[in-house]
Amino acid sequence: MAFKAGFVGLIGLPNAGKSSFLNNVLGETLAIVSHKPQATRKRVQGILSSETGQIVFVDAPGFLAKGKNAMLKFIAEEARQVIRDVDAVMLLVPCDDVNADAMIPLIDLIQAEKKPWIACITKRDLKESAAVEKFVEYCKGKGVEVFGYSVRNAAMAEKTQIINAIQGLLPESPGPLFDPELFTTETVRDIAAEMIRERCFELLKQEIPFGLAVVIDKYKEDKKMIRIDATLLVEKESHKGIVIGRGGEMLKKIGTQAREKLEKMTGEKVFIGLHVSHKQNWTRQERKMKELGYESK
Ligand SMILES: Nc1nc2c(ncn2[C@@H]2O[C@H](COP(=O)(O)OP(=O)(O)OP(=O)(O)O)[C@@H](O)[C@H]2O)c(=O)[nH]1
Ligand SMILES: [Mg+2]
Repeated sequence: MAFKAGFVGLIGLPNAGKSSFLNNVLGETLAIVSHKPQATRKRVQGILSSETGQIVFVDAPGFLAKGKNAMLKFIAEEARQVIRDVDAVMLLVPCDDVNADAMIPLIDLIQAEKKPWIACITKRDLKESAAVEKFVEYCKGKGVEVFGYSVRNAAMAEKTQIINAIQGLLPESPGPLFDPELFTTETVRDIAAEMIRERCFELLKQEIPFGLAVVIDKYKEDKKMIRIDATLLVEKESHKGIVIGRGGEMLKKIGTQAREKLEKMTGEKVFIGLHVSHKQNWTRQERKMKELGYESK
């Protein structure tokens, strides 16, 4: 059997379970997961290597028809760009919320870009909506294979089946594209920033996490530990106090939880020092977004 390797876009509407799927198949907490939409802003690459192939998963932000501010425009463009950049696509559709109308422009785009694709009905442990059957029929009518998955209770056999189908979409390759020892192309520094942002997404309410960026000011790794100093950048002055919390309690909670996740991932001792700063309406200004690394390629 010929060796296969390439990039597979994890594509779907916001909240479909794309990042959860990536973490689950890799067995690592690499990508940020949240019940709130637009958790993923920039692509994250995870690598799955075997004797027969190498799948480079590209976790994309949720597909949006159009963005209302600069951040949402960036997210919308990034999702489109991932579709253009990859060799194949897996379209993820949550079984409890199919939203066929919003999916039409997305499927049109995958087909216009001539990408081979399969579909995956996610969150199979939840109650299935009546629209699933119709969607499965629609895919089959197009000759597209459909799989089911749950990060809560997928059996090994289901995992293997879906991995094999994904690998089958990839081109033949003389060998792996990346060192098979690696599970990601991201740096620990980048993962740390996303882990901190994930805790903010989880712990902060209303619009605050959507206007929050994490900037790593200092990153130092030595034999003893990883030391990280980061700034949580908010877009309104009034958000600063909320992120800090009474007596600094919220900031401490964010730091502690992010540290625990990072220590688990790296197996090293981690120190995280956080402070909060404010940059007025940065999610509405492309120039400020670029400075923070949110720049379309
Ligand atoms: N019950 C259940 N919940 C799931 C499953 N997979 C994901 N979720 C939940 O669905 C929510 C969204 O998951 P994400 O993985 O962040 O979704 P996403 O598609 O990456 O979302 P965006 O990055 O915002 O587009 C989270 O609350 C997850 O815990 C699953 O298999 N079962
Ligand atoms: Mg995501």
